Amino acid sequence: MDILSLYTAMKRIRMVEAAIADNYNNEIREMHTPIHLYDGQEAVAVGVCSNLIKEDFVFSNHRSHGHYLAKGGNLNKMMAELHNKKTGCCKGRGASMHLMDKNCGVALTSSIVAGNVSIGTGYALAEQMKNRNTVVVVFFGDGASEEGSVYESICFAQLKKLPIVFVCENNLYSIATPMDRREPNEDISSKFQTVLPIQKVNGNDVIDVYEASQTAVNAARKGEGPRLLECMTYRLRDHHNIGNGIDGRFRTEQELKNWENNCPIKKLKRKLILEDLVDEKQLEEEDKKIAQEIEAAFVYARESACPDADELFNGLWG
Ligand SMILES: Cc1ncc(C[n+]2csc(CCOP(=O)(O)OP(=O)(O)O)c2C)c(N)n1
Ligand SMILES: [Mg+2]
Repeated sequence: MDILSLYTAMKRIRMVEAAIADNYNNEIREMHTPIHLYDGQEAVAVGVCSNLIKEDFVFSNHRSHGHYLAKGGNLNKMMAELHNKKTGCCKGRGASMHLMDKNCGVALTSSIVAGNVSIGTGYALAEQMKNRNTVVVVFFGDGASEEGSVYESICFAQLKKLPIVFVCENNLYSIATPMDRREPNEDISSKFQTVLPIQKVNGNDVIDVYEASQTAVNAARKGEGPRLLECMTYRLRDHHNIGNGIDGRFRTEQELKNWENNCPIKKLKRKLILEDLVDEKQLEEEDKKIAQEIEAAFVYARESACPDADELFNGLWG
């Protein structure tokens, strides 16, 4: 495990989201797409995807940017997709909630809550039947865990010993509703514990997530069947758009502050510096490189062409 790479991968995602937020509501409204930013949850995507190889597949949800980047997605193509340009990873047709890229194994991101879970399970079955040695990872939220199809998919995956890791990112909210107003049993893991092996981890600690997912991914690859990781984390922004949700609607400023102090990036930075693994200057240099990469991605997206009107019906079935 290369701790500095884990740090840089998380910081890159955070800086990409900040740049998207800074430009999202600009005067010319270049990004015609709803956005669900990933700030605060970076340790989950990075910790899990750092255990995957290029040939493995990720099935993501509406909060997709972190998963796409952590799985090795191309930032230029992601940014072009958010700008609805034909150079985007889905030719500008999918935008933020529908990033697909076979070059990096992002099989699907879906706006239908929990939709990716059953599709990813079916994909794992296909991979198993073809005797491929690949692992499928499905990311879903605490809200999605309440869908019946998630329970059905997990039972089916265990029955068939599918090579799949289910990653529940429990950020405590479904849009603006906390768990205690949605469920009689707030402990997601306990609902699945009779079905498959589960590990509940600190989703704001990238090393914890990395280690737990290493065990799960290895087990899936060896044919030992699925695992579920419940990663306890927190969304630092509002459910969608660029705000921080402290307008009194669903959380207090104090709650947000507490979680900002528990930020996975801040925590790892403290550790890296305290243990003399890196100095501030080195980290600043890394940040500069990331900032340049992001700037170049915006230029790429802005300068790319829009899809041609006569291609409108290409790729449509049904
Ligand atoms: C089937 C379905 N039901 C409802 C919605 C509306 N919706 C979009 S995101 C969301 C909340 C999802 O919460 P969670 O799974 O915890 O993910 P988070 O947004 O917290 O990352 C809901 C209810 C939807 N897109 N699809
Ligand atoms: Mg949630």
